[in-house]
Amino acid sequence: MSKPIYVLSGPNLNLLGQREPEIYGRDTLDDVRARCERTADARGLSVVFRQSNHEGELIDWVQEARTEGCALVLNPAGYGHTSVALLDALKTLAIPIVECHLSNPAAREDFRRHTYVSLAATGVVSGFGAASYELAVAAAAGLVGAA
Ligand code: CA2
Repeated sequence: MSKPIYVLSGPNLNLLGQREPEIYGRDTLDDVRARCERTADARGLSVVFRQSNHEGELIDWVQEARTEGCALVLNPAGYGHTSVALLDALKTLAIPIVECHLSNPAAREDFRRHTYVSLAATGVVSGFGAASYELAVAAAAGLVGAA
């Protein structure tokens, strides 16, 4: 039995589908979870899917993924642009890391053009709404040889 893909989402993404649908789409985070589970299941894998509004909790889960996961998909949300601590945690991982964004931060405000997470990511998927998560899970599966 292979280890799961960890799919972690950062602050405010619990509100997905309730605000700014023109930027983030109408899917809720539960919809995104179902899409990730389907994508992983089709490749014989499972996901651990979690969201937190707290930087330290996300870091604890990144550390958990280090030993318990086969790959990490991370939408760091606002912390991607601010958190050196999250980057430090990511740099301890030997598993693939796929950074994931619903929107395309590069096409938005200047401050979204830089993410610390990208410095540790194997690759980045941005701009496809909820499908970004599916594409990221598929990419992570490919990186661990389960495409
Ligand atoms: O596009 C993404 O996925 C982001 O990671 C979302 C973050 C933003 O700070 C990043 O630049 C790009 C914001 C998440 C806010 O979550 C919301 C969810 C639903 C409605 C409104 C905000």
